[in-house]
Amino acid sequence: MTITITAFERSPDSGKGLARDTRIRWALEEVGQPYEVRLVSFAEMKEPAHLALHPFGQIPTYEEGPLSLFETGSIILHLAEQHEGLLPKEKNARARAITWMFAALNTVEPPILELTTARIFESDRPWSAERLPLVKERVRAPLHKLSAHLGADEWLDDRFSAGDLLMVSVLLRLRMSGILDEYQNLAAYVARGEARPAYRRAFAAQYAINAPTA
Ligand code: GTB
Repeated sequence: MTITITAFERSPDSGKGLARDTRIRWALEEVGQPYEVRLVSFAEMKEPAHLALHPFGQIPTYEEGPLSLFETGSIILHLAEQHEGLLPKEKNARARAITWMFAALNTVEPPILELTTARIFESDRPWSAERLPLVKERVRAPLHKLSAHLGADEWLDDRFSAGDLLMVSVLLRLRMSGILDEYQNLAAYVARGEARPAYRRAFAAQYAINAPTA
């Protein structure tokens, strides 16, 4: 059955791969599933046809025959359960990999999203300069622990998993802030993820749509 995902018609990041369709593209590439992309404008995302797929009017969505899903974590878990390559077979290793998926989305990502909000949408507020260092400290708190856990290991558990895919996707958003480079092993971990052929194919596919035009 054909898999169709949705993505921004034109991502505000001009092809840096920061919008969440990149994670889904990466997962699809890791498990070797071909897919089609339906591009949607900001206006279309709020219309009934898209709201029927995504109640919050966002991207990405995932359609496969009669199944439609939203939320990147759920979509990637679905792909990882249906195809080999993103979750170990052994029961406990599999549960640990799923735990890392949740850790990426529930523990590490929220303060990173808050930092984006503070930098982009609140920079003109009179209290912005005072608040920004507090938000940055909340970003660093889980990173100290994550960095200590990873140590010199290649991946979060024995082998690359959907947990790493989501953790790398979450962390790479920090690069522009300079915070990622404060943690050498995390910066190297993100670079390892980005060097995977599947990530490169996913990045190139979204770049082809979003690259700045001269
Ligand atoms: N929890 C949901 C998930 O994981 O799928 C969150 C989905 C979400 O936030 N989608 C964003 C969206 O549709 C796109 S990724 N936003 C439009 C809206 O809410 O109206 C967030 C995003 C957007 C742009 C950039 N960028 O340009 O750098 C980066 C990330």
